Amino acid sequence: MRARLALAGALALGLAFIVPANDGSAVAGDAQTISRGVGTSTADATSSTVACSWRWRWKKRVRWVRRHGRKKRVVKYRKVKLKVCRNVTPPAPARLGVRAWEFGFTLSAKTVEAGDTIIELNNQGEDDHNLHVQPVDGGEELATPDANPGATDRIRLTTTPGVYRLWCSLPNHAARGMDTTFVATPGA
Ligand SMILES: [Cu+2]
Repeated sequence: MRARLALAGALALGLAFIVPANDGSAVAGDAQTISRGVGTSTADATSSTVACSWRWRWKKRVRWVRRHGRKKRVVKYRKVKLKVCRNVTPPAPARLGVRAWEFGFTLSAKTVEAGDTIIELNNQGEDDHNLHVQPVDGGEELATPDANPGATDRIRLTTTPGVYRLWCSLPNHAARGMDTTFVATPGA
């Protein structure tokens, strides 16, 4: 009886010794995996942006343990959190061409996908013209300087879904027809 208790104690001690050693080394391995993943992704992130997310993976770990003079194969599975990063090329900005003439604007489109947008004024008239842009329900007003005949200029902005007004601010130009709208539509 006493011998059996001693044996059980030795077994418990042996397990207590094996388990923390196993866990400790596995944690060190995980930390290495994670730092390596981050290192490669930041090195690639020169032109495009990097999108990272966390994923759970099962990691198999095989150990040989000597127990009672015999080698025993111990297989353990651990859930490991890994950072997975991908390079993301930003989408090209939406473009809207605006031709100016006396007196009006001709748009390349009546709608653009909301988001990063480039509006290009092309003065094909005989007078100077400019281009102002503002959401019809209020918001920031942006404008080009006055453009000479034949000149082009750009406004780059981030649009949100809604109606935008385009007009020329030179005296009477808007009243004479240089006043129109376009619609920024929700993206895909
Ligand atoms: Cu004008």
